[in-house]
Amino acid sequence: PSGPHSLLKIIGAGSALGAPHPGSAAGPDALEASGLVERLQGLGIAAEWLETLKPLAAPPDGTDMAGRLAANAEFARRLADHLAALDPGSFPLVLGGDHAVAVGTWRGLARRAGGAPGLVWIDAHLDSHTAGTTHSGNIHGMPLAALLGEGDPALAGIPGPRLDPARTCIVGARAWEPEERARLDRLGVRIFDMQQVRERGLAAVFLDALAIARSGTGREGGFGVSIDLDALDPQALPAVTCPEAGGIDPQALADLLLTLRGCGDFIGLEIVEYRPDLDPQGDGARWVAEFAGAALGPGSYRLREKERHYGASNYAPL
Ligand code: Z70
Ligand code: MN
Ligand code: MN
Ligand code: MN
Repeated sequence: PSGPHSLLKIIGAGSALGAPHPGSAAGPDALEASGLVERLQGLGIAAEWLETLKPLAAPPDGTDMAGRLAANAEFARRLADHLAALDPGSFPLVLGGDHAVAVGTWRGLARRAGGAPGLVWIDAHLDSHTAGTTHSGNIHGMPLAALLGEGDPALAGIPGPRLDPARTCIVGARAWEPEERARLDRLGVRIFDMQQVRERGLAAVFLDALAIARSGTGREGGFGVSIDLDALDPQALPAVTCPEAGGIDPQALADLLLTLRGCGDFIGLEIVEYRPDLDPQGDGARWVAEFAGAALGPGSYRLREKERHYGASNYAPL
């Protein structure tokens, strides 16, 4: 069931302009071909693949930092405009692409929500470099800094509210460079690294992270979740560009994402860094469906509210 009454709108962000390998650009098309929409429909979710955005041109030379910032910013700006204009009766699921697309996702959804959302950033990395501190030169190491308003105005100035550091947190980090860590510490962004996940358990950490993202007074923006698939353990989910040993158990994450079904202030889900060229058996694609289905399946408060309001007949009754 898809069409005008679909409640879950999937937007592909098919850019690898921020990554050192082009493979993630094919992520959305591969996920669509894997039967993701049908899997979600099988859970009773009225899901529809709305569109997939692609870069306008080939990536600039690896040494041309200004050109790469501009190319990533152009893509993010377009993605943000699409998301800000999404019809109010739908819930967005953005599928990357590399994590640089997040600049567009969260600026666009902040505009749509009328304020900066809290954000849970699930990632092996901190993604909080700027062009001035990056070691690798890769823009997918910079989106969280840009969303917080730091760094080159090309990226940091995509239209929309900046994230509030006090309602931003990272879960699963285990690989970072000192400059990005110092930036987040200065801003007061809470980091739940893998050592804390191991010591306290993912459940305790995840619920703390949710509380941070949902806290505070300026809550008109609600909160969102951005999942970089490299947060998961590469033994279970190797289909990413930058695998880091010792990550989160994907089933444990899927179980905790069920919590999101009860959150009326949940405004958007993003899943990035999927590499179909490293996923010959489709295991990674199945995990993407698991995560989306866990967060948005039957009982999902947001989809139920939309159904009440819009009378979508194709949403399975609870
Ligand atoms: C490293 C860098 C990174 C995503 C890898 C890695 C960054 N800190 N980000 N995968 N999404 O290149 O800056
Ligand atoms: Mn990332
Ligand atoms: Mn990462
Ligand atoms: Mn380095």
